[in-house]
Amino acid sequence: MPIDQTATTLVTAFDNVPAFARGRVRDMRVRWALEEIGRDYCPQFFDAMKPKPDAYRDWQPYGQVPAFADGDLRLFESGAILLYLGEQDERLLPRDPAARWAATSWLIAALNSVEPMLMQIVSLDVFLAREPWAKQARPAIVEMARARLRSTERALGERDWFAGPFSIADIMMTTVLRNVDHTDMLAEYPALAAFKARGEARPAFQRALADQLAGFREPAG
Ligand SMILES: N[C@@H](CCC(=O)N[C@@H](CS)C(=O)NCC(=O)O)C(=O)O
Repeated sequence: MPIDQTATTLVTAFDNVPAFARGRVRDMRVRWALEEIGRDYCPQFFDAMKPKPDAYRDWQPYGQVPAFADGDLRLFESGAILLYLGEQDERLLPRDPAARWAATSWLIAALNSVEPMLMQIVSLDVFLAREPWAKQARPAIVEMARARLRSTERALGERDWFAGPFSIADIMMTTVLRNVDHTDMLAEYPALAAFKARGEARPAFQRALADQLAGFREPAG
């Protein structure tokens, strides 16, 4: 059971978030990777609705989660944390150079080419939903995201995973695609939808999800 209050591997998480974010907070990526390799960690909680102490901003400059510590080593950014874990375990990042760099490319593509497009939709639908221009802007933003999803699906082709064996690239891409679970966008991309379902069906994902949900102070209403 990777959650162990005595573990020296720490992962920061929230114990209080708005309902739409439950199960989607980005510590999922790190918890999932740790579950894949059976590595114990201790979650360290903050309230998403409250200002973060300066001491935490010295660790995660933006006051966000996840941040990660392995003994004295502290890092932040979910991509960097997954790369760090991948360095340590080939079940997360293959040792063959071609496969390793393919996985690294896809991890960064998920973060840098796909997530920004999908987060624009989340911003319009959730954070800016009350702005009078949000509805008007949405079709153009959705069109841009569709183009990116189309290219991503084309690149995946017939493969199960983005870079050979399952890797941190797939953890990142699955969690990125989950950002638009409140829409039916993925239905237009059946291979991507099937890819995401394959990721979510992994026992390690399910354990990470259950643990994130169990960490919230108030049960889901
Ligand atoms: N680029 C960061 C983004 C982290 C992020 O956006 N975390 C969200 C939770 S999913 C957060 O902490 N939001 C609160 C805030 O921005 O103040 C990463 O991938 O680690």
